[in-house]
Amino acid sequence: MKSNAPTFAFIGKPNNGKSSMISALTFDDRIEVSKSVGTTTKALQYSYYYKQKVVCNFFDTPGFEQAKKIVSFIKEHESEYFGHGVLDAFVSQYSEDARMQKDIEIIRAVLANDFIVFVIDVSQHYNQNVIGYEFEILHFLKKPVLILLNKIQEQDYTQEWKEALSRYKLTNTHPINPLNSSYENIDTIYKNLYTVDATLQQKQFLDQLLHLHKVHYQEKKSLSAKEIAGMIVEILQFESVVKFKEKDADETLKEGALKKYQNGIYAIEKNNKTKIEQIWGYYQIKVLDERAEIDAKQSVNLGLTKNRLALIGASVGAIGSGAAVAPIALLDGGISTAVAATVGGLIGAKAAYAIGEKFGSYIISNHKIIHKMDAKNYNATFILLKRSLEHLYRLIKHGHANREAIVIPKNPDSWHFPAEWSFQRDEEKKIAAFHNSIVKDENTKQVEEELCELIEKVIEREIS
Ligand SMILES: Nc1nc2c(ncn2[C@@H]2O[C@H](COP(=O)(O)OP(=O)(O)O)[C@@H](O)[C@H]2O)c(=O)[nH]1
Ligand SMILES: [Mg+2]
Repeated sequence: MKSNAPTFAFIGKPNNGKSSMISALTFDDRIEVSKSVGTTTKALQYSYYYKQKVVCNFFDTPGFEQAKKIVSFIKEHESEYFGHGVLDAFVSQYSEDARMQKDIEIIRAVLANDFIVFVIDVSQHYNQNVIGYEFEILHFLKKPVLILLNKIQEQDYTQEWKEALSRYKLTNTHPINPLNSSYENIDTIYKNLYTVDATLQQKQFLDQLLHLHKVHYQEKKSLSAKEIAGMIVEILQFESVVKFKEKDADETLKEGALKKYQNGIYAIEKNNKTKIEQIWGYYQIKVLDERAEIDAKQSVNLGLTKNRLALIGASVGAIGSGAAVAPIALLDGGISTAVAATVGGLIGAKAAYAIGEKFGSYIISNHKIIHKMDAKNYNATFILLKRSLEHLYRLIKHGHANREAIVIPKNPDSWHFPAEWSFQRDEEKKIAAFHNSIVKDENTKQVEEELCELIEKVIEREIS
């Protein structure tokens, strides 16, 4: 049952951020944190997984309740036992006492586990009567202890705490912010563990932990790029067909067919987002994409400007046919019908329906209305890419202990990839050419791989 992965036993008063820290360290938003005191009533074990293997374990305890009693017992019986024996004696003496069960569980954990992590909220005053006994227990244990100083509110009594801690020879202290689970922040915390007085074997565990954390982070980025590239292929090749019996398709039918196409695209994008959220350990935190409220015209700004599109179109034309043409389906203010239909699918915008009606991007043949991406509608791919990158950026920066919704704001000024942001020139050309090939299903597999590589590069350059 017990893997040989190292275990960190977290102790500290309720509501000091233990569960939050574990949530950040395991990159998992399913660990319960709460505003009400004493949510964690039973010690629970969580693990940080990489490829379904446990890298390390975290023992989340509710904190000591009878620390004073334990200290008295230690003082009274210490001389009768060797080392930690007196704690074993405490456990056997009180094993039937219901009030002691929580504390016994914590004692067992700190005795059995490799590292002890003590979390303190330094925005509250140090109070000897409240916490001094716990420090005494830690001091007695003489085990590697890491003290994490969490500042839940504005006030900062770090100095006061450090002075108190040093009286118990607990000097290995580090400030933390569990709400931030960026790679750098978590890496720093793992590195802090190195400063504990660990055995050689424990140091090797820590080496491996640091290494896997790095590899895992890179892998999550690669997997995300792969998912995004896959989604683009799926959307660009998505076809929606509506059959009809009458001589002509009427307006209601046309509208329904367009809606069906848009909903289909939207479903593919949504599914893709959910997958990426799970890659990054977000299962519960809500993701609110307020961009759903922007209209089709604004949304087109997510892609390329009319001028860039014309240039790119010309160069893709050149690649494709040897002749420089500008094969852009650009109508009314830069929105082609196909763009509008796609954008409508992505954002559910009403405006797109209107435009769709006006120009009609579909093919009606053989009693069928067929909606499919236009090979020249390069902007659709640019829009999809930028939307995905923004979503990914928000996920990576949010943090697992921060249970507020991940919001992608409506206001373009606060986007990480705003309208003015663009890919590098050579990337733009490649993306347009990829778009062209994928829609026509020419070398799709290879193109998808190249697109994936390009996305990975952009993520590396623009997000981390
Ligand atoms: N503002 C802020 N809130 C925090 C921080 N760390 C934890 N919290 C909040 O404090 C509360 C208690 O945290 P929790 O991790 O459940 O504490 P535990 O009882 O020690 O496990 C939760 O509402 C957290 O969201 C922090 O650094 N800043
Ligand atoms: Mg907790």
